[in-house]
Parts: sequence; structure tokens; C-alpha cells
Amino acid sequence: MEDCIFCKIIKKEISSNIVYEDSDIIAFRDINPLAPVHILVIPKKHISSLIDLEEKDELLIGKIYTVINKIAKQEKINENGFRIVVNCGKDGGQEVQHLHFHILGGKKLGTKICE
Ligand code: DGP
Repeated sequence: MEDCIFCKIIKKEISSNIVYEDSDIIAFRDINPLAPVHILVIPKKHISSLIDLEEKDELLIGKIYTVINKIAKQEKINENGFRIVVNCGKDGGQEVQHLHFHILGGKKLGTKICE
């Protein structure tokens, strides 16, 4: 997608602090961190949002969770725990229209996720 910020990060047209990359997935630190560890994990394939997922993407999404597991260990938040957030659409607060999984950790997170 021409004007997608995250596609530009994938193509290295916009710089980012990459913590993981393979042929299908890339993960980088969020530009506006909400926690000591705030990483975005995204598929390299442009999928606009969770609601645009198709059955053929099932393996890819499964792989994203395996990557999240690896990153959690890499970032040493596996023992204390962390949160995965996927915002979807206008009411869900999705600002970037490229499916992404927030990894939030490194501190005790609040419980108010539905304000
Ligand atoms: P969401 O609200 O779920 O769409 O979150 C989008 C996140 O993307 C938000 O936390 C800020 C982050 N973000 C937006 N633009 C950039 C960027 O250019 N670089 C990085 N690293 N993060 C970005």
C-alpha cells in the first residue's frame, strides 16, 4: 500500500527501531510508548485491520503469536507478563490501517482498558 506508514517501515523507507524480522513479520518499538516495553508486531502482508482477515491468513496470525512469545523472552517480560492489544476500527481506536499487535509490558499495567 503506497501511503501506509507501516508498509513504509517494512520497506525501510521510514526508519524504526526493529527488534525482530523474518520473511513474513516485522516488529519494532512504538514511537509513542505507553509502557517501558511497547512493541508493534505486524505482518509484512498489508492487511488493513483484524476485520479484514481471511481464512488463508490463519497460519500467519498463528506465527505472529509465536513471534510475540520470542520477543517477550528477548525483552525479558516473559516472567512478569505483558498484554497484547489489537485495536480495530474507529471505535477500537485504530489509528494506523495496517493490522498490528501491541506488546505492552515492563510494568504492572492498569486494568482500565475500556474507558
Ligand atoms: P493504533 O492506535 O492501534 O492504530 O496504534 C498505532 C501505533 O503506531 C501508535 O501507538 C503509534 C504507532 N506509530 C504510528 N506511526 C509510527 C511510526 O512512524 N513509527 C513507529 N515506530 N510507531 C508508529
